[in-house]
Amino acid sequence: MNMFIMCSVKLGLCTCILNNLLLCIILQSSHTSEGVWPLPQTFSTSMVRYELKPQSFHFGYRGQSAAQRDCSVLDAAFERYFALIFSNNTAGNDKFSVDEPFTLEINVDHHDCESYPKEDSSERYNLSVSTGRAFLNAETVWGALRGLETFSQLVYQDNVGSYFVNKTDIEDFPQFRHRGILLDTSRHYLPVQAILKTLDAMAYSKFNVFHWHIVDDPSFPYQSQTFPDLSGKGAFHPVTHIYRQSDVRRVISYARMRGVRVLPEFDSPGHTQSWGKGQPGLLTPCYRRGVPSGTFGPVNPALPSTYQFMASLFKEVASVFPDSYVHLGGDEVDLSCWKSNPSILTFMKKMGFGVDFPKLETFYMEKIVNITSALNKTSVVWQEVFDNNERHTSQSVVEVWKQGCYLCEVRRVTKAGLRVILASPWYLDLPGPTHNWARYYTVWPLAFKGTEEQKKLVIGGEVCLWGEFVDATNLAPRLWPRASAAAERLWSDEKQTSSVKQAFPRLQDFRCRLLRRGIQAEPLDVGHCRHEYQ
Ligand code: CP6
Repeated sequence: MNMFIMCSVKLGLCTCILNNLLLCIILQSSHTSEGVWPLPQTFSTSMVRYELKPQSFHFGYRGQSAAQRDCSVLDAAFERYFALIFSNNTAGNDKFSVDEPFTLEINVDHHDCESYPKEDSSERYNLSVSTGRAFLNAETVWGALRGLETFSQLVYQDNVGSYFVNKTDIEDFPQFRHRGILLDTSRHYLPVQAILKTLDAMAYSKFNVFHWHIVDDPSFPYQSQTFPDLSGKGAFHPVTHIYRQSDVRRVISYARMRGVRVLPEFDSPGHTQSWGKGQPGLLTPCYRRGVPSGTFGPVNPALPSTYQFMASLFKEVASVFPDSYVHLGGDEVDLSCWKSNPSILTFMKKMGFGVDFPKLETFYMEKIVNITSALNKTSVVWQEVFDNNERHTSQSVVEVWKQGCYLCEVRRVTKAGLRVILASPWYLDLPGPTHNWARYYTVWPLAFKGTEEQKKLVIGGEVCLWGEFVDATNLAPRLWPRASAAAERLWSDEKQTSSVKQAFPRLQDFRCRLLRRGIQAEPLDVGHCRHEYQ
């Protein structure tokens, strides 16, 4: 007899398929779905458990799978996850025992092993763990990666160090398809290793976009092939504090292997002080009492040479970064320098802008958006670009970052028919009071008045780690595990994950897992981990 029982023990949400009343004591034990972060969409598990031994555990491809051996993404993932699952192997191999083999067999529908994850890539997977094997089905290799992560989180060790996985069925997919982390490598240079380690940790929380705010006012570390002086003169150091083409390729390839897109941001016309050092004539000279003051403002929007330069730069960027998105910035433009410059004022008059300087900003951004769309890229812009002129943002994705009523802004942007990425609630760069992970958890991106069509335009969110007070020394603890709170909001079903109280012990467990995996995640509150960070 099959019985279907809704159970609400601890998690209050699992649907347990009860085949055998005696065997199924549901979720009372701590070793089941509490171990999976972010929470899968549907999850059923039982107390039936299977022992895994490193010497008799294998990953494999099913016969009908489109991807087979030599699928670069999955072969490499098998190695990583084997090491993660059996990292603390203290039990020792008993040479005299005959081990039951256990295989995790993968089936993917598309052979996308050599491609890059894309904005519309499916990340859906089904995972079914039963006697002697587990089946992992996915449409794409990117979905398979998410399933491998989940499987690795299902495995636990008992008191004597043996490995177990419980009988489990999972159907899972993300709530939002854009789940990003912004790192700022201009305020402080981040060594490539620190970026790669962040990409590892991102995969553990199922983030899928690395928004690389690569340049800004203080420094220009991107080494351009076309304009080598930009980093030669604009980086903190022209040799040690730059990202070479080989570094950038390494980051993109490392991210791809983890199902993470790299979204580069070349922010202009503001936030470009460092660009001016290697590209004379690009920035607007500011005036005081009718004469040049020696300081410079935003990019000069009145010169044709500006757009020739930008077209060359973005042509390079479009070929170096494979993602179909490129972030154009457009935030926080200081208008006072433009206002002071006589040739800008002449240009304003000629264009019929009067004294409406946001019109000039819009004029500039439109030109840059057109340059990038001619290169077949979708542009992402910060919210000011939309705020200045709704009609002229028609092809861009708008990133909402300002504090205050951010859902009001989400509503306005989606009402205009544009896609939105939400960043306002997830600024992690400042150290917060204890327990503020809950602030990042209790965010409801769709809680605005709008149609179904509008809600679909909210493609996701990003955690922002601005770099003023962050370098490689404090990057990991600033991000983790607080970014993971946002990760669950963006992946999981909001009704199943609305309780801070229920999330807390799960997030504490997940934080311990991050420590075991070598990520210096900060503590959430009083407590301990079985394996403390060494
Ligand atoms: N740098 C850039 C920043 C910020 C923005 N753009 C920023 C502004 C205010 C806060 C945090 C970050 N540091 N280029 C705005 C998108 Cl509170």
